[in-house]
Amino acid sequence: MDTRARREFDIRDYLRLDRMPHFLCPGCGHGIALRALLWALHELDVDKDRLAVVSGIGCSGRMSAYVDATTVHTTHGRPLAFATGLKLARPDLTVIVITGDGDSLAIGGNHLIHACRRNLDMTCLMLNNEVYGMTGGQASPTTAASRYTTTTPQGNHEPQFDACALAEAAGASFVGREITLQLPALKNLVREAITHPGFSFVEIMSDCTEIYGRKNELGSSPEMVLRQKHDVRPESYGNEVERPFRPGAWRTGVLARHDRPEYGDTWRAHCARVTETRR
Ligand SMILES: Cc1ncc(C[n+]2csc(CCOP(=O)(O)OP(=O)(O)O)c2C)c(N)n1
Ligand code: SF4
Ligand SMILES: [Mg+2]
Repeated sequence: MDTRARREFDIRDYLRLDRMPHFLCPGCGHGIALRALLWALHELDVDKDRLAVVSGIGCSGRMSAYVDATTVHTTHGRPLAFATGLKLARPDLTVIVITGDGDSLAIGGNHLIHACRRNLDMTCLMLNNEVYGMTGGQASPTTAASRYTTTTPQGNHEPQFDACALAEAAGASFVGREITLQLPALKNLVREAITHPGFSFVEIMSDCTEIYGRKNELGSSPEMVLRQKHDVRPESYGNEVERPFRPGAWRTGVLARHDRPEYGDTWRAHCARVTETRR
């Protein structure tokens, strides 16, 4: 009998320890995001033999390599396409996609909107650090106004995407956002997303401490993570907080939940009808 649910969460039970040390820079928010995911999976007692973690390319995409489950490290921008095929072929699997802001909103933007539109039962975690971390710090579709990156040496002039608004408009039936500073809240949100029967999109506000943080003089890694509370829920933190770069406060928690037909169910019913009429 599997006794994991009765045990305290120990992240080592869910990691490929032979892959350690991991490659993340000290303080990188992606490590906190991975911890939240593994903690949520533990609480849900998800069987590792029925868990598939699919990721794209990037520091965020690299996270799948450390999970002790079936993992697929795919091509840049395409994890949702791979995951869609996997989930349709194996509906019994819990399918989690880990992607970055560049991976899912730039090169993979088309795949994201169509995954939202279909509403196949999987969970997409978008680790938003506002930059292409892995390739040296280029601007991404979520880079905040005025920020310095290697491709915006005079400060970013493009507006930011609101990824959650995009996902909901495209049809995602569960949408949420959380910051890595609030680890238990993040774990709870990921847990809700996994249990939701449809396409769940969770934006995790992460931090690229080493490149983005350094270039924008955002302080040490702990200082960067603490800054996150200034970017959300302004009513909780007062007006004294300086928010020079973000266009406004990001709302966090569950932002949308819609009851929509799940694509796998409707696809299988459709196939059965077609087969029946051809007999
Ligand atoms: C087809 C293709 N184009 C470009 C790249 C180079 N590339 C690798 S990762 C990446 C950006 C990753 O940014 P993001 O998704 O935000 O992930 P992060 O590293 O910030 O977690 C790019 C452009 C690639 N690997 N393949
Ligand atoms: S480059 Fe940035 S995103 Fe990549 S591991 Fe380092 S801190 Fe994290
Ligand atoms: Mg990124």
